Order: sequence, then C-alpha cells, then structure tokens
Amino acid sequence: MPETLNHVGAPKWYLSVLCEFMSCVPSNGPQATWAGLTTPRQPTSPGRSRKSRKFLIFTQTSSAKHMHTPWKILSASLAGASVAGAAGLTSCTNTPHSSLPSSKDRPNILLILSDDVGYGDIYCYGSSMVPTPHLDSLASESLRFLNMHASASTSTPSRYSLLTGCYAWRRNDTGIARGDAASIIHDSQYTLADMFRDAGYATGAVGKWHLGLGTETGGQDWNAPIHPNPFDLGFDYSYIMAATADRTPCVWVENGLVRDLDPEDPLYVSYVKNFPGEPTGKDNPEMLRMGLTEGHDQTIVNGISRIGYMKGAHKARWRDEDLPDSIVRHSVSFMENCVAEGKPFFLYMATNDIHVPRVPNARFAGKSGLGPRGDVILSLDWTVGEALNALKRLGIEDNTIVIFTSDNGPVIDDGYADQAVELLGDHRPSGIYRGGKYSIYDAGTRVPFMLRWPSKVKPAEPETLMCQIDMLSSFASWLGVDIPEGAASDSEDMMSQLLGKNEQGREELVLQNRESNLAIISGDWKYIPSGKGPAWNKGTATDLGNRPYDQLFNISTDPREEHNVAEKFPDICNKLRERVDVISAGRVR
Ligand code: NG6
Ligand code: CA
Repeated sequence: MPETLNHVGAPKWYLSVLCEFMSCVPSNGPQATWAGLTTPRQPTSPGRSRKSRKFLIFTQTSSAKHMHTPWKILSASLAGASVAGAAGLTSCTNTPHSSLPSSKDRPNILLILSDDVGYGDIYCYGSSMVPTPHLDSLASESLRFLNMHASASTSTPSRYSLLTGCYAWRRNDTGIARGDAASIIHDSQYTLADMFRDAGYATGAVGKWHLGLGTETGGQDWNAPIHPNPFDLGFDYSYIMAATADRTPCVWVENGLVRDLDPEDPLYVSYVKNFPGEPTGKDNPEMLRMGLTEGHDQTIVNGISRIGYMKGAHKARWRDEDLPDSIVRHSVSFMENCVAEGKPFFLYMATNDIHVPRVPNARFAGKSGLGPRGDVILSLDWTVGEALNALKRLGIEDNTIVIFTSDNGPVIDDGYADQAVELLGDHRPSGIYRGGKYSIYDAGTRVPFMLRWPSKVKPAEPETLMCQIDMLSSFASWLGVDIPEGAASDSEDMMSQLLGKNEQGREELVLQNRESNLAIISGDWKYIPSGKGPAWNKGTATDLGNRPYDQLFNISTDPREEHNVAEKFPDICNKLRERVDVISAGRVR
C-alpha cells in the first residue's frame, strides 16, 4: 500500500514540517509611512522572509497512482495563530474593518482573471457583438469599475503586480515569461494568497499561471515535484498551466506535479533546441490545423504548434478544446471542498480564454460569427456562468465576493491565423481607447473589473482610478492582516472604493508596456516619458506608444489620447517626470 501523500506527493512526515511556521526574520528595513513622498524611499527588498506560511494543510488521500484525486483539508485549526503578525514582523497594525463580518462569516472571494479581454470585448463595457449573458447578468448585479487598470499591458508583469502588490518594472526579470521560467515571485515575497491564508482562508489557484516554476530557468525536472510552485507562494491548492496555452509544456501542473504523467514517458522541455525527431510547426507545417502569422512554430501539440519545445508526456498533454472545462471542474471542486470543510476560500480562477491559440470547444465553435476569437468569448462567458451557478448550488452566492477582470488589454492577431482580423466586423475590443495589449496607451491596461457581493455592495459604475495592484493592501486592511514590512510596496488600501463606499481614486498610478516603458496617470493627465522600442508592433498591428519624445494627454478631455500636448505644458511634464523618478527610486507605501 503506498504511503499517503500530501499536496506535493511527499510522504506523511512532511505534514509535520508543514505545520511549523516558516522562520521569521525581524525587519530592520525602513519604516513606511505615507508622509514625505518627496523623499525617495527604499526599494522593496526581494529577500525579505515571509512572516508565516503554512496554516492549512491539504493532503492527498489516495495512492501515488491516483495522486491527483481531490484533497482534503487536514488542519484548519492553526489559522487563529496566523493573524496579527507572527514574531512581530510587521510595520503597521491593521484591525479588521468595521464592515467586516466576524471571522466565521467571512465572505469567500472568487477572483476570475480572464486573459487578453479588452475593455470593449464584453457587452456590459462596450458595443460587443458577442452575446455574454452570464457576464451581463454579473454586471447588472455588480459594482462595475470604469477606470480600473492592470498594472501592465502583458500577462506576467500584470499578474506579478496583482499577486504581490509590487510594480513589476522594479525588477528587470518580470517580462513575458517562457514556459520554463523559474518562479518569478520569490518564495520570500508576500502574496495576496499569503494574506488570505493568514486571514484563515483556504486558498486556491486554478488555470493560467505564467509566473514561472522552480528555482532555475530551464532547470526544472518536470518528472518530480517542482518548487517553488504556487503552494510556496500562498496557495494551498493549485491546478495550473505553467505559462500560457501557446507555450510548452502543454500539461497541467497540480500542486507542483505534472498531472497524469506516465513515468514510462517522461516530460522534457527546452526553450533552446528541439528534441531529435519531434515535429515542429516550422519543419512540418502539413501537420498543423491552425496556420501561423508570427512565431509559434516550435513543438506541435494537438495539431497546433507552440513557443518552446517539449518531448514525452503524451498522456498528460492537454486538448485545447477542453481547457475551459478543466478550469471549471477544478475550480468548482475546490469550492465544494472548502464548503464541505466549512472554510472561507480565496480562489484565483485564471481562465485561458481568450488568449491564443483560440480553440473553442465544439459547444462554441462557429457560434459567434466572429470566428474563434468571438467563440472563445462565448466560452469565457460559459465559464463565468458555471462558476456563478456553482456558488448558487452550494448556497454561498450571498456570501461570496465575485470579481471579474482581465490581465491586460485586447489583441486581434496574436500570432495564429485564426481569422480574428478578417471576421472582426464592427466589434471594437479596445472600446474607445487607444492601443491594446502590449501598449502603453489606455486600452493596454484599462480592463473590465466588476465586483459583486449580493445585498452588501450596490451596483454602480464608479469612474474611480484604481489598479489591480491595490487588491493586496485593500483586502489586508479589511481583514485585519498585517502586511510584513517591505511587502506590497506599491499597493494602496482602496477597500472602501471596492465596496462602493467611496469614489476617491488613486492620486497617481504608474503603468507599464511590453518594453517596460512607463506612463503615469495623475489627475487629468497621463504622461508618457520618451522611451526606447518600436512605436508600432507590426505583427499585432498595435501602437505600442513608444516614442523618442515625451507625450502628455489630458485624459479628461482627450480619453482617446489623440492630442499630445507635451510641448504646450513642459512644466506638467517636468513635474510628472519627477514623480516617476521618485516612485522608481523608492516605494510608495
Ligand atoms: C508574445 C506572443 C503572443 C503571446 C504573448 C504573451 C509571439 C509572436 N507572440 O510574445 O502570442 O503569447 O507573448 O501573452 O510569440 S500574455 O497575454 O501571456 O502576455
Ligand atoms: Ca494576457
């Protein structure tokens, strides 16, 4: 009889190790206060230890052969010890917000993070020609933010910022990640998931990850447990795609282990060279069922070639058509388990839709009239509907905060010949805004964001300037969790805005494009300092916004960023350039 396995397939003894708090390193860093922003602050220390880690222990109850059957929460009783700063590490003390229910009744948080969904892609935000009944119904019951931004216009830095509360551009290794990238979030960094774990929540991540795994880029052994994995970053349970659907490895990774891996057919991944004898899109175009417009010509999986090479793991390979169903199934089962255990949950449900390759399930194929890009919007809407139905069925609809948003703006042709351009018709994925995915202009980062909490949060449409990076500080302050000194340095407490009690926006917000050029929004102004890189991305037909000169837009009168008034207002440019320099030099929390 094989030994009972825990979440990473380690033997029982591992549980006792997990039950101990991680060591806590006292802070000797600078004090963070809001005052004195004129004085540059210290950058976030990436090496700071997390204050505490393991509170909920999930265990596999089955044999090694079936090690991915549902887990069970073994111990929830440690949670009480987790709140309010183990070992005095914290710089400030948060007491739970007065509007917060007692810990027993704390609402679940379901965060649905979609991929590349533009501001104008869904009906409730634009003039979409694709019916999205579930998103529309969610919108009608939600606080629908009109000026919410992802912090970057590509996935990896955007997700990094959302999960850590830190601007990704503070580091130079947070750009769009390869499928074999090392973990981009250091396991010493405090995350949104850590914060919920510290508040006594069960935490789960299901779907697209794209934040790296393991300690060394290209150094993962895909046939053994990989660390760091999301567990080491605060997620009790994870079922993830290592990167994106268009990057190898095309397998699910559950709690650090490749799921359904046959030891007789091990998995190898390379971003350097192909494995002898493995077909590629470049050499074997006759094997492809979807043509290419740019890149994506390496290993062929499921008739579609990808970025990166892989070999083996044939049983473990996903079918693109089934990705949404897998995400729904594992998300729902996570929620069911939490309800059965009586634990509030935080679920980071990251859809693959509507990222490339766009391969709709037969239920949606050909149904939108806009080709695969429209069809996967239908698929996304179905996913949201399934998640909402599950909440209803489990009787937790009223006590669950549902957030729907996107990691960055839209793109039409993103490398595969899927007729997105030809069949676009009058659909305007960017809404009225300029640019799109990869761009520094508004459509790159301004994303849909709706929050529903039935009978607690009234539907409205605030124009409050906000950023996903604020989630960590907001929920921490609300839940009374102390953030360790130095962590979440760029995250502001906007909880009263998130709950519709206040419409005061951020005073300023820094945004980032693919080339890591920055922009700052402050009041009516958006300033984009001159930056390197091409202005125009030919493949995707996107204006990236990179210019060898400064740009300044009055976004209250010119929301489309059409009239550069930098030469007319040099003083404003100088002031905002100074702000970017100050923020870049230090931290803002
Ligand atoms: C680009 C890919 C694009 C997409 C993007 C990441 C090419 C030509 N383009 O480099 O297809 O994968 O990276 O998208 O390879 S993101 O939403 O995950 O940031
Ligand atoms: Ca994306």
